[in-house]
Amino acid sequence: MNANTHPDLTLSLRGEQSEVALVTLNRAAKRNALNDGLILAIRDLFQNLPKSVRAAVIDGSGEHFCAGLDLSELSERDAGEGVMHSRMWHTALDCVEKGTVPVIAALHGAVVGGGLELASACHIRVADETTFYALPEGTRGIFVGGGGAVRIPKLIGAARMTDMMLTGRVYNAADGERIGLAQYLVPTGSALDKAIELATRIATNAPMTNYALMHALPRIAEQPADHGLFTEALMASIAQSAPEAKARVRAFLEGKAEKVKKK
Ligand code: 1HE
Repeated sequence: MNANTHPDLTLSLRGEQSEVALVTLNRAAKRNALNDGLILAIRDLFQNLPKSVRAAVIDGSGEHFCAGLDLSELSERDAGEGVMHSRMWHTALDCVEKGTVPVIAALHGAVVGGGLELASACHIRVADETTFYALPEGTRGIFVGGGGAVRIPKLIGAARMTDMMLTGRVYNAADGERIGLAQYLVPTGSALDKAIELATRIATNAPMTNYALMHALPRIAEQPADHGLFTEALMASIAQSAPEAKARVRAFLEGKAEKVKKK
């Protein structure tokens, strides 16, 4: 199934049960730069994913994943409008990060500015060898406004992000994976296939496990240890009491489920 929710954003459903949503930024002529319409379309799409969907992939058409904020729209906002604009990005990218299903970014070419902010709102990033990362906001006289100041330090630490913004440093694909910008580095042209493979696998997990990883783990990681341990106990108990969890554990004990295999 294909659905155009916005001229520059395409949703297509993959998998036998339409369980994987492939969301494509379709603005290659402008390097998938994110204008207000596209940001709102991302929000709406992730708020209204079809019920069959259990994992999603975001990719970008053309040679680049995303060139960030559409700079042609930056022009004449006053301070109040600037706050509202940034908050609009926050809402949209929260719908990606704290939505209903895990989201995988399939990266290639430029992953810069707001493009890196979008990628960092995803749960897994798969990068091919053409990928490069930068935060040109620093050298353009602006600041991140799409949640990057919160999410990117969690991936690479505040010191590396500060360096990227102060100096305009560009990380290539290999260094990006080394410092934690992506969890997977794959050959040129194969990021989308790998992302769909991972999404298809993730879609077979118990929904409560995926929910716990998206909604409980990030909160637990930010709680004081004593609170985190308590929340973990509650989440573990909820997850393991689901009938699906009991069935999966029983299947392993009866020799009917996959073992963990050495790579
Ligand atoms: C754009 C944008 C854009 C390209 N807004 N129009 N982001 C940046 O500062 C990155 C700016 N872009 C670039 O550095 C380069 O375009 C790329 C490295 C991404 C790609 O280079 P290239 O040679 O393949 O493409 P190009 O020739 O530079 O661009 C093709 C067209 O896309 C061209 O328009 P045309 O009408 O002349 O064909 C470019 O103007 C247009 N284009 N990037 C608008 N970003 C929530 S706050 C987030 C803050 C930020 O994200 S700031 C960082 C913005």
